[in-house]
Amino acid sequence: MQRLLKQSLVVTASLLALGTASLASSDLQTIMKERKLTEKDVLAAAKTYQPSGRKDEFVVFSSGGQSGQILVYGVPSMRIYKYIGVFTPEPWQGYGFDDDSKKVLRQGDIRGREINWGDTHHPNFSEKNGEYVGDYLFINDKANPRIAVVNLHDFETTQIVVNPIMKSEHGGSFVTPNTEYVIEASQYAAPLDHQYHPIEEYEAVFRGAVTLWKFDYAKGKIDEKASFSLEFPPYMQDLSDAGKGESFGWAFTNSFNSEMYTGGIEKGLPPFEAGMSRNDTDYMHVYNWQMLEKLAQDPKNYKIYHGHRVISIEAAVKAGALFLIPEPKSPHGVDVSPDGRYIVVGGKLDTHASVYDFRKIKQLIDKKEFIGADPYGIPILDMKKTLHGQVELGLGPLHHTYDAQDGIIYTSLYVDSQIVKWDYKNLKVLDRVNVHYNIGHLDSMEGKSAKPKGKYALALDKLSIDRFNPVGPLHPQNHQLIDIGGPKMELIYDLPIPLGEPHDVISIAADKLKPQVTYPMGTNSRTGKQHEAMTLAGQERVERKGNEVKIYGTLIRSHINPEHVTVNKGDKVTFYLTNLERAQDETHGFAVSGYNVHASVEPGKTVAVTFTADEEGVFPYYCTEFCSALHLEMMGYLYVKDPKKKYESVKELKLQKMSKEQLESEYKKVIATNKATDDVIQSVVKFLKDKNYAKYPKVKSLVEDALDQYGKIGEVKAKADESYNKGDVNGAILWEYQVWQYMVKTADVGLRAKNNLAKELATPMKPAAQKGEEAYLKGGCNGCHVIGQVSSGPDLTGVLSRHENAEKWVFDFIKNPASKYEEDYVKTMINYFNLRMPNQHMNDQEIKDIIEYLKWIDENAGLF
Ligand code: K7E
Ligand code: CUA
Repeated sequence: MQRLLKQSLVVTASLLALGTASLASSDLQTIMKERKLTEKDVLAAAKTYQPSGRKDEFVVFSSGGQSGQILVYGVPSMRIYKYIGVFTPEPWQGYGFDDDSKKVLRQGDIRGREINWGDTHHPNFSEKNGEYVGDYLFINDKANPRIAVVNLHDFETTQIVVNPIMKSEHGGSFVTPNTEYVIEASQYAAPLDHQYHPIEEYEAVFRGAVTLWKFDYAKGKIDEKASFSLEFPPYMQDLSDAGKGESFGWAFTNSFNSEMYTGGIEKGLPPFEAGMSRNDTDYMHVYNWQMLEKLAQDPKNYKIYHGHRVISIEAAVKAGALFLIPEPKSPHGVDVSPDGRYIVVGGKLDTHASVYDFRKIKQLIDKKEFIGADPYGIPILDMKKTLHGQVELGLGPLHHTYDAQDGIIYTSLYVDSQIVKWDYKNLKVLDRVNVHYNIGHLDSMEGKSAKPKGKYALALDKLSIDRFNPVGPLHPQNHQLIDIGGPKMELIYDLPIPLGEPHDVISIAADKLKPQVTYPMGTNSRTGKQHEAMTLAGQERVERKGNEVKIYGTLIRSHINPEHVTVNKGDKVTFYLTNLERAQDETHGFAVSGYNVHASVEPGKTVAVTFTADEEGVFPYYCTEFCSALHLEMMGYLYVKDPKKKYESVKELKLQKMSKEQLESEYKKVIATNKATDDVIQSVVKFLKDKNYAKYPKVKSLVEDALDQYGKIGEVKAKADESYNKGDVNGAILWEYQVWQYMVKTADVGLRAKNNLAKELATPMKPAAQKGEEAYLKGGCNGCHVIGQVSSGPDLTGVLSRHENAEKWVFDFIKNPASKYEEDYVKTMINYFNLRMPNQHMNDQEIKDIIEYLKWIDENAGLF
């Protein structure tokens, strides 16, 4: 394979060498001209491009909007790594197609109805002291009020909780500084009793609320029983944020319908949008969750709705746990500063951002100084007396994110399509950058935590208009990367988002994420515990009880055990599958034709898929991940027969069979192949041992995996010999082929180990040698010369010691090969390979570099 690849590269390289224009394409200036790139473009590319194998500094989790999923991508490269299935089935991960993940997805059913999508808006990490911890991620569903928990140790969704009282939400999922609670605030007010009420009862019965979901960190689960809510007036609550630092214990929620306008366009009344934006101000809700936590212990403070405690407005007001502050009309984002002192609110319909000072808020609360109360009796604080100040930013300020530098904040302007950088302490605008159309949220690295990292910002543009190749009337969204490291913000990258409207993203330093690479054997990834049906090698079996059939199977390169399963029509069939691999990235998939089941079985995982075999016939099942060279052969058959039917067996077709002599000769052939393959393996093993492979952890784990495969040979070989001794040559041949399969797998991983080790051991290449290798590859030399091997030309290892005055000899020969065609040595070579060394028209410098490269090869001769 590698050889083939190399050769096709050589062909391409030589073709390129024919056209001089293309040859020059490796020159930066020429490429810039050809691709019409400015110096600024090239700089932007240099800031974002990651050479193959290089990893990103930050990892971003983006809501997937209407897709109900989460996207994961890297910064600064903007490469997409994963979609995580959350509220929506996701077949690659088997999410919603295997039993264990279905259980999670079905936790999200609402009042008995299956819900298979979500409108995800705000992802948030678990926190300690307000700083991000890469253990868990929470995300909300605006359409069907729910919160999901994603475990960042394997990037899988492990829990969905349904809000028991809301019909709509938006202010989730915001996390308190030590992940005590996940905050979920409602959006469109509705009756909490889930009964019918006409709109005339809006003020009396319709309510908003905030739910405080208690998070059990050790279990990684929301504890529904320990969670509670606080009733809010029907003001249409919006985004929320938890206080931290000096505002610890408090939380803040915006709203946009303090008018309590109820619309009625169909009755000739002005629509919602007009009536809801009539007042100059709406209300920010300020509440103390530590006090509420105590109130929730005493039944006189709450009412039970659907088994859930809802603290009344009255009880919260009485305890001094709930207040309102006017804020500019129809605001959107509310974001607490890293130190917790300031709360910044975006005006949306106002051109200002308002900076509230928590110290001032707290003083007024302590002095009980209010300007009145709303119709529900909630005390109102004076807006002017709580403000630190307001800054005119532009049209449509929406969301905010903080910088690593103290006092610096970035705000998105929806209407102006800009990001504004400003100083919220000194109330000064510092810089602005145009983004593409209609930015919603924005995020700087860890910018909503107590320790923002700065460096980059992301603009989440709602429209991409003409930015990308057209893909139909539904356009992708556009995430733009902005370099905020210097005094001027610079836009450096556009990433089309092909999956719903991702309202918000959250970013984390990559080294804070420590996901596992494989699972402990037999793990149920959705519970984190050992799966009750874990099956180890040798324990494979089929159990039947009445019309329930349970198959306990295993997966390993490259077979599914068992390979034949027969059931009766109507049986309930469950396949339990354990992936016995221990090697990184050796995932197997499992699908059965026509039964709508699929599982992704990563190394160590156990999953179950259940279906009713209601259709008679023969159904292939197979592995859906290209896991090894024999992946296509990783299959089996499910036979479904009707127990009421009598099946007549079809007459056997008489095909010509192999003669005894033919069988014997095939047997000998496979024995010889196995011997030759084993020799290769032994030489690799010797190389690895001689070079002390065990000192290099990465190499060591590869070697262990290879030896695992090799260890399986003994048993199979014994079966082959036993068959042969019984006179079953055909059986012996098949078992020998299985021996060969294990050898191939051993060699596959063994060679990977060898290459890895060689890389560890090789002496570093000097720049000249590096250039030499480049010239060597570009010139297509590797088409005939494979280092370490004789191929269509001689091996170049040692060429510098094969000739007298070798450097000069090699130089002259490359410069003008024809001058040496008559030399005895060269003549012999030409005859042997039936090829002449061609003139590659290298310049003197290139030839000198190639000689440096050949020297490096000789230094490392033992490694090829
Ligand atoms: Cu502004 Cu749901 Cu936070 Cu959309 S949200 S932008
Ligand atoms: Cu396992 Cu393909």
